[in-house]
Amino acid sequence: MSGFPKDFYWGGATADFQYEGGFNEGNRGLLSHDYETDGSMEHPRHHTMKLADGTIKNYRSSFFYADQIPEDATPVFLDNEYYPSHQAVDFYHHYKEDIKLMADMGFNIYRFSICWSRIYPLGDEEEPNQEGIAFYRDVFEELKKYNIEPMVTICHDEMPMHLALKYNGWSNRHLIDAYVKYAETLFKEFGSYCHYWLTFNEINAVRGFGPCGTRESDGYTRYLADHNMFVASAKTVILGHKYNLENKFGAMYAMSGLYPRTCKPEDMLQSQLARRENWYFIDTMLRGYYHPYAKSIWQHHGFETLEISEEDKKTLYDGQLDFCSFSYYRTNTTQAGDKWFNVGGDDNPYLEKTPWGWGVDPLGLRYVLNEIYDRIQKPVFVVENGMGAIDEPDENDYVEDDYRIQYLNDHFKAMRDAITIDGVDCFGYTMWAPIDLVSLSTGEMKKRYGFVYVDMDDKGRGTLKRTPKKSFYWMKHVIETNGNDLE
Ligand code: BGP
Repeated sequence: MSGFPKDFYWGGATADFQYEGGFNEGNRGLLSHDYETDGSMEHPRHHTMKLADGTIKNYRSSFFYADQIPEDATPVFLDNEYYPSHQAVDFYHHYKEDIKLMADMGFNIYRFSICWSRIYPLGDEEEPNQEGIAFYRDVFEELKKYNIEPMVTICHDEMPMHLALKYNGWSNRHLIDAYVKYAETLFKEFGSYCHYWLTFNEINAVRGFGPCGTRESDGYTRYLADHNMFVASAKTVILGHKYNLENKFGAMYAMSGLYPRTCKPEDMLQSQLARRENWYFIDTMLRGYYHPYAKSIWQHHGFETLEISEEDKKTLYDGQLDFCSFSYYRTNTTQAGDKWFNVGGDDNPYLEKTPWGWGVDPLGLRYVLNEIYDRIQKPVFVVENGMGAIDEPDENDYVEDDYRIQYLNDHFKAMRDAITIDGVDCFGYTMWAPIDLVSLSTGEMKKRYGFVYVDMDDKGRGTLKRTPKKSFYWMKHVIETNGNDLE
């Protein structure tokens, strides 16, 4: 075989709270992220909270570096803050136009997340919200019109606010039932449209009050929350296969690469152990059991063990995922003495950096594809990859984004080589994010990924007009030629 497989999936990926907006329309409930402000690298975004004595405080509350949130803190909206999820870039009212743009590029797949609180506004009510179902039905119909296969992320780093506050999020097993009920509603309502499902986004990377709804972001609570998510995912896989044997399940892992900083044996060992912080999630969900090294991870995070019941063990085994999907943006390095997974390690002197300091490493994608496939030997799918850059539009909002074209071209070649030379069974690629949207980590708009420019600034000002960039036409050609014409 000389190129990409002939039925390879080419498309794009988005997440509801960064893209959809319409936060108070269609009876949507509030999400944890609705209370998260905008920000930047210098001024991290935060959740705005009120303590019992009336004091207002800010808490940084997603990702590894989340703050501990006190029991008496509840979220509040402040007039002087901007909350990007409320409008995002308004897919809610632009979905027809946006899906047409995706179709014009030739996408044969579109990965998007369904907003949990649009289907169950509180998360634990008896009946789903019909307006939310109607909205997504329209989206599925629109995709069908253009023969674009949907891939749905059931939960992209979020939860209904009510579940976070009432149960301390995923630390409570009640969440398993709430999630499975929500997933079953999706199978019932949308099962005829959709066969690719991702149970969670970047389940290994994001935690804390935003995505996991927990006030703590490490230690026993975090690993208990992860366990409950594993069980919820496995139950959903079992159920989804009962609904339709054609349903295929993945979950999504942040798998940007991790290299030892030097070939010193201590650094080599460090990178192997640190990588287990990621394998922990992939191994458990794709092999269906906790690997013996899990214990060393728990101990590293300050507690002795997690008690796993026989019933949960069986569920994990029966509910193994069908394929492994992951995001890949960059590589980091680690060395002996680092606190395991070194999130900020952007110190590889061989790599150029984006303005946000992310090391650009196309070959690393081939490395990671091999790493995963060697270990798991189930089909893989690159569900996120792309370059956050500062675009400079001309007077017609047109952007000549040669840097993005170069980035994607080089990553596509690495992916092609992993498939054709190394034999990795990679069956698709969805670029993050085809239409410009709000950054997850910084809450900015100016960190743009898209093939399509959206006229909006960091505070939500602008016409929201969509304009294809140079990369839009380049990507259309890549898809037309199935990647066989890469430079
Ligand atoms: C992943 C998330 C996405 C997304 C992307 C880019 O971690 O799954 O939601 O936003 O990273 O990151 P950022 O938006 O911070 O540039």
